Amino acid sequence: MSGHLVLTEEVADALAEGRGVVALESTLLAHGLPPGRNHEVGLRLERVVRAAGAAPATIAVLDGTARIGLTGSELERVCSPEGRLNKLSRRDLGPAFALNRDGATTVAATAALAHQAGIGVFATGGLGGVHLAAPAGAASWDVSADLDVLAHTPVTVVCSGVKSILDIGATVEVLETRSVPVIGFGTDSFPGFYLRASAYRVPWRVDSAAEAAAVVAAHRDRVPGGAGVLLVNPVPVEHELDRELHDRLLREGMDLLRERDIRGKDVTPALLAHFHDGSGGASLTANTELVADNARVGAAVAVELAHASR
Ligand code: PSU
Ligand code: MN
Repeated sequence: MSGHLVLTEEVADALAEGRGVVALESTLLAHGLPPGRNHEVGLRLERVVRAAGAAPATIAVLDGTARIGLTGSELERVCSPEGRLNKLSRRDLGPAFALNRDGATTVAATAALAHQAGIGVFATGGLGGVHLAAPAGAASWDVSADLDVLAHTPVTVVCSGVKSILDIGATVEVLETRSVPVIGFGTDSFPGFYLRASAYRVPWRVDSAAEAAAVVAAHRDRVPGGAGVLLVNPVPVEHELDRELHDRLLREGMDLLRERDIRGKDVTPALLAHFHDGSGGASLTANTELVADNARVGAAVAVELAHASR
């Protein structure tokens, strides 16, 4: 127990000993991947982090308590369709705690809780961003809290950019306005989740975990402001989605949202499900492989940071 947070022994020991720890989010499991597959992925991410020499801290809220690291049965509960977990952004944490609810944490909520627990690196799939508006060109006002939390929370988020279901250009602009450093990991392009590249460039690039850790440490220790860092790592090349298939699914998905009047926090899960249903498994493979690679990179960066501070 650390304040109101419950840490697994593995995470508590790693933090106490100054070893690398990587936070992992639960919304991508409970709301982003289908049941069955999500549990496999959750276990795999934890294995990938351990194999790189760091401790995995999958974060969720169970029985009104923030869990920093999950036991085997807790991970099962998060992934079970019967669990029907709420999708919790940072603003939902107070109500979930007070009302003893279960919930899966988004990037915003996971980053906030990771920071509270003393964890500086967090790996996920895609960041939330600015949603596309209908009609095109209008402001949608659906801007993910992920962006706001990154602007105020000194955590490094490793992800594969944002999905092209979002307005990538607007998302990149908001990150600049909020002074969040965006660092390409072996890339000059801001990745588009299922696709390795978007039409937008990253302002900075690093080519190793050591370089990434040096940037994180300089930003953390020598730059005032308390913003996080966004380290973007494109989907492994062999698992990138075919662009034509991607563009068709995107068009259909946007039509579906309009037809069914899907809004707010239901938008991202609905679009992800449409991609998974319509791509014959290709989007699931891309999604799985990119998160696993981000966990690997996050762990390598966490280990470098831990060594540097010894
Ligand atoms: N990107 C994905 N899969 C996901 C999410 C993002 O590829 O499951 C989740 C993350 O938890 C992210 C959240 O924080 O969706 C963003 O939701 P919203 O757009 O409602 O802020
Ligand atoms: Mn939203």
